[in-house]
Amino acid sequence: TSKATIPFETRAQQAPCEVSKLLLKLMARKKSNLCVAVDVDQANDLIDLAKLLAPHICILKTHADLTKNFTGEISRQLHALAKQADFMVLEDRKFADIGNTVAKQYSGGCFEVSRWADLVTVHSLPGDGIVKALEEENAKIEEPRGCFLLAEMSSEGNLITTEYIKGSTQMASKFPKTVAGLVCQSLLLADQPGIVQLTPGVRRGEIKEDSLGQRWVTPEEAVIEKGGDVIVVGRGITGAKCPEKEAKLYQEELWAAYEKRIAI
Ligand code: BMP
Repeated sequence: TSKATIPFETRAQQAPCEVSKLLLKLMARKKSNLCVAVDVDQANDLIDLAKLLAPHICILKTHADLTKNFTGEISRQLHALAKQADFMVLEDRKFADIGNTVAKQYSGGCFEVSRWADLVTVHSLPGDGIVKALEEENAKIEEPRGCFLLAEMSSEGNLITTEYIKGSTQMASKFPKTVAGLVCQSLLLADQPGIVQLTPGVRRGEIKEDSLGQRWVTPEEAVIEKGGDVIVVGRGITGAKCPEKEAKLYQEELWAAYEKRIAI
């Protein structure tokens, strides 16, 4: 059977990656498969939004490098809030270099990502070394850590081919303890219930694209047709008049789509 129709609680029991297990349990407990991409200019706004959105999300996704004043103090606050309000933090860094460089970018540098992010995103492009680097760094940390491998992108004209997708899924299978899931636009590794599918490019309403190649589908399409487990919504929520109300709407709609999917 495809993992798409298996409930998150059951999948959690079968997940070899600790963070994936914790995430699937969290989603079931909170009835949320919503991840908000909080791509805001100011760190204070990031913290304010995190507090408002907390009850509705399973993951808060950051791009630390696009937020001004993203200091160590801010990441500490975010980490503490995540523990208190029961959500995970995903730094969408999309590492894409040789393992040696990524190890340093991940644990050191200006953001010390491994200290505060439960999860990070990684391109499979450089090969196994990039995941090995994260695995080695994670061994130094007490809290469970994991990553999502980019297998497909939502953007128009991206250069990812079927061979590339196959290579990414094979890489994910090689590192079951470290790879919590895939960032993708279709159901991949359907026979691996522990692999969580993170699907961005989602927005309610009539707008289907932005002027820079992003493409959006509806929440229901993302969950049912594309097989997304965790759905990433950015501007659909952060750009709304009342982000908190909007997040609640998305949470309800996405969860209803998930329940419909597991009932198939
Ligand atoms: P929005 O819903 O505002 O388009 O935001 C989507 C978010 O997901 C952004 O943070 C973007 O970096 C990320 N993302 C994406 O849109 N497509 C991908 O294929 C991979 C991503 O991480």
